[in-house]
Amino acid sequence: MKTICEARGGARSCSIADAGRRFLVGAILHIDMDAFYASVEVLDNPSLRGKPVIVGSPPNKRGVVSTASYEARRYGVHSAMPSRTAGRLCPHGVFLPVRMARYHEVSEAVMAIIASFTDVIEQISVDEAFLDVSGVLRRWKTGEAVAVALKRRIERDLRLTASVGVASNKFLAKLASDFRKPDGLFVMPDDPIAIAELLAPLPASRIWGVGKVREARLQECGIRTIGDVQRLRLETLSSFVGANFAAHIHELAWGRDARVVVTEREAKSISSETTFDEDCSNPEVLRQTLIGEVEHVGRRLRSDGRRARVGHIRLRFEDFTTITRQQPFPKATHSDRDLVKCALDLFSRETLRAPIRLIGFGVSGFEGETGEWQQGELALGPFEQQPDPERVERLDQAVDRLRERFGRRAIRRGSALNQRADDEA
Ligand code: TTP
Ligand code: MG
Repeated sequence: MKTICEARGGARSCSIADAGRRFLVGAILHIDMDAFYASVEVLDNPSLRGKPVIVGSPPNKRGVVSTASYEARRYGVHSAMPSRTAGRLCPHGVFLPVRMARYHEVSEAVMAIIASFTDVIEQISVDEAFLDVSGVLRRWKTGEAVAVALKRRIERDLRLTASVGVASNKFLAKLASDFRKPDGLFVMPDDPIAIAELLAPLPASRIWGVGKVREARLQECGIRTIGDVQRLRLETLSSFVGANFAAHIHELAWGRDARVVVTEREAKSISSETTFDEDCSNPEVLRQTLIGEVEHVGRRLRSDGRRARVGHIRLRFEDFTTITRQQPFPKATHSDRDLVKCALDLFSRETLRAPIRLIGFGVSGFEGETGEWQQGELALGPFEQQPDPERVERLDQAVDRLRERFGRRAIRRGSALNQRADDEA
């Protein structure tokens, strides 16, 4: 299965305040709601409490499980498993369809509670966010105290449980939130040696950026755990997996991560990208995947009421080398039509010299919040008519509303049909 991650720009070029924040111990929290879709279903129908609830396709149809309650997980059911298999493993499971609009509603309520603790929040999916709480430690004293209060508020106000990890950086906080799931709270130790010891027995796949293919490559080299990565010299690791990727996993294996929490307000770019489970060389699949990323970015731009001046694509090859190519739009825009054109222009100029591991699209150079609708000057043929800007805008908005209600799969650009193996959550 592919995973979509939404990256927010500017993570590397942090301000002095950011740089200070980064080194405060216990200042980053990662929160992840427990069995999110299934828990919302139980919330809305309390008679399901304690039952094995499975959200996704029904067991007699093709399709997969989106998530399962912890009761269902005891039977071996998990996200992305074919529903038929889930039906076999858990014949008494209560199968329910995905109700995306409702999950978004609850997600907004969760994010609102989080926002009452700090405004340095980076939401990374419907049920997950990083918080930098170093700015509120004068009041709360420790990250752990914030985490306890946050969990209580979510439970009291929403009757849902969340798991929270507390650490000095994002990588460790994310690992920590998973350590005591469900309804968990784990505080990473401060001492780097204690951290290294804690990480050592974990499988190498727990390192951010190590997917199935990378994991297999590491295993070929005899590297199974994070401890195995720690024991190798960087030069040796580089000879196995290339210098870029080696440097990346070496830092994380020792519990070091320089990424900062980037809020939406601070974000200098909006981007969306897909990492393939298996590196992809098929240009058509890549094109369609790229269009999917563009549509995601377009939706975010429009919901933020922003227009961008520059578009970029990002390609990461199998050896982990990454290229970014950018070009300005003729005029600031938030129209899918302009964004897709830019993305495909940039993509068509690239030579696919090796299989692609990741593909993404992003925009930057935002125009003010308001301003008249500006139509990009599209390269039209002599007989093509310039589209009516208001119609294009209305079309984008209608598509956004449909996706909001029925999920990203509900509607796709004609050229994107059939091709893209969608994975949306
Ligand atoms: P997760 O946080 O990965 O899973 P979860 O909240 O169901 O369970 P937990 O965090 O306790 O392990 O994903 C959040 C939601 O995203 C999940 O409820 C359903 C959706 N999702 C999918 O639709 N498909 C997937 O493959 C995954 C992993 C998640
Ligand atoms: Mg979750």
